Amino acid sequence: MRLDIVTIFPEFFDILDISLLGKARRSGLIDLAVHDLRDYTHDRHRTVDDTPYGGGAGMVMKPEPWGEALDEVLPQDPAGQQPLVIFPSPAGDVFTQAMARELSTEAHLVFGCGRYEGIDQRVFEHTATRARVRLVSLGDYVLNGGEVAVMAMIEAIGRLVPGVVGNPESLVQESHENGLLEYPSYTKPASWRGLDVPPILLSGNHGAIAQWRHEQQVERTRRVRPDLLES
Ligand code: 6GU
Repeated sequence: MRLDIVTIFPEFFDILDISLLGKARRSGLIDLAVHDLRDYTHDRHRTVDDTPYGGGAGMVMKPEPWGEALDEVLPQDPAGQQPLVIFPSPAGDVFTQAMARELSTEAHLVFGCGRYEGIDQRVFEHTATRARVRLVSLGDYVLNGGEVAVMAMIEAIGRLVPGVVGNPESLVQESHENGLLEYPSYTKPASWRGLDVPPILLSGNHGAIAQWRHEQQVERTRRVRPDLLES
């Protein structure tokens, strides 16, 4: 999978060198490049923002640097499969595990990280003439920019790319993969500071353990996220 990130804070993504994603990058499963939006400006101050037409608070990201950055990142071959361009935005579709699964099958994702009060609307319109475009939100709260959101999306998507997580079994048991939250996990010692591991887990009865875990998932989901049981 090819990933391109356009941002005014490229150093933000230095941590993608480490951990599971770093390993996937070194093994060639994930090919990731980070592009500094300011490299596509032409003035001495490397300006990426300006005041909004119509007035109002804050600054808006100028279209020209975005246009040039995407000229470079998007393939020129109109016959080839176009990448999916994702703009993190609190006004977008909410990111879910199902969306992460869907996105993990893409060959090429481009992330455009906005800052300030947003990006000039024409950038979305123009990008849609040469690629598929999607606005994606992490949830109902406001971040200063898209960088942290993109980091979360890349971690969720990248680990679903075949080969990135060593044991694929560990992916299917997780929270949200079957519409339920995860069951509680325990390891040794069997008794710790007066707290005992549920005896069923020591019984060796695999059928009963599977049933207990499922009940725990349903109970936890009912308590914490009843909305998940409705859908
Ligand atoms: Cl994707 N971007 C920003 N700036 N804020 C957010 C968000 C994204 N998702 C939730 N809040």
